[in-house]
Amino acid sequence: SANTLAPFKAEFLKSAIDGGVLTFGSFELKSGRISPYFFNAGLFYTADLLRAISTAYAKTLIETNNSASPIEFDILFGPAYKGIPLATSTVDKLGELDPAKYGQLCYAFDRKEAKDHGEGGNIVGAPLKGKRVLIVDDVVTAGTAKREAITKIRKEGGIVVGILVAVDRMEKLPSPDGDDSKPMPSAIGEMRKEFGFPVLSILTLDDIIGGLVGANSAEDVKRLEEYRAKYKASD
Ligand code: OMP
Repeated sequence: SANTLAPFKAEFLKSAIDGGVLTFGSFELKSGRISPYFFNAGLFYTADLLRAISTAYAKTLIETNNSASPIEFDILFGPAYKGIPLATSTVDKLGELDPAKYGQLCYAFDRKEAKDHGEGGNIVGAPLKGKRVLIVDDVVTAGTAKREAITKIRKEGGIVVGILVAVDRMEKLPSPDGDDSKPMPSAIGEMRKEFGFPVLSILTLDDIIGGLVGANSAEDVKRLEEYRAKYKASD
């Protein structure tokens, strides 16, 4: 579609590329697919980049909450380790952008290893019991990492109300017979169906390709379009 990116999304895309977080070349994914682009959220460690991503997450949530299908949440949950600064900085940013609505918003994250002394517990930050929890994380490809977080939150009595990621790669799940030319649904689509909650993203692959046209080399754009044609999900 000929949709233009919201200005805050275009700005985030530019920050991610300038900061070397979104890179172009040849990368092997967890799935074994060879991708012409990679988004490395572990690189948002400077003040400027952290603010760029927390602002984009926060504005994605504010945009959703101004739409016809808002999401109510009490806690942003960042799965250890990469999700921790992402969720925490987004709580800070939402509280700054709309203190009346988000001043009491909380963060929480999991420990990688259970603690058996001191205060104990597997969760740091706000207690999850009975609370509406939104997961904040980096990228969804096949969705395996997000499923673990959902299980942990539910074990603590939290109610998962949605997932927010920086990049939705829009990829189809691998075909059971290994034939990648067959149409398959996306991991995000399957999670939406299975869990019944929204999965939001700052940028999709469509957004990235649309935002690159004119800015990046025609060669990069072409390789992303080819990858999308090969691996785009059917839903
Ligand atoms: P799933 O758990 O399969 O959804 O894959 C998401 C994970 O893949 C991320 O948490 C990263 O570890 C990694 N990844 C990226 O970080 N960036 C990408 O652009 C692509 C991947 C990936 O390997 O698919």
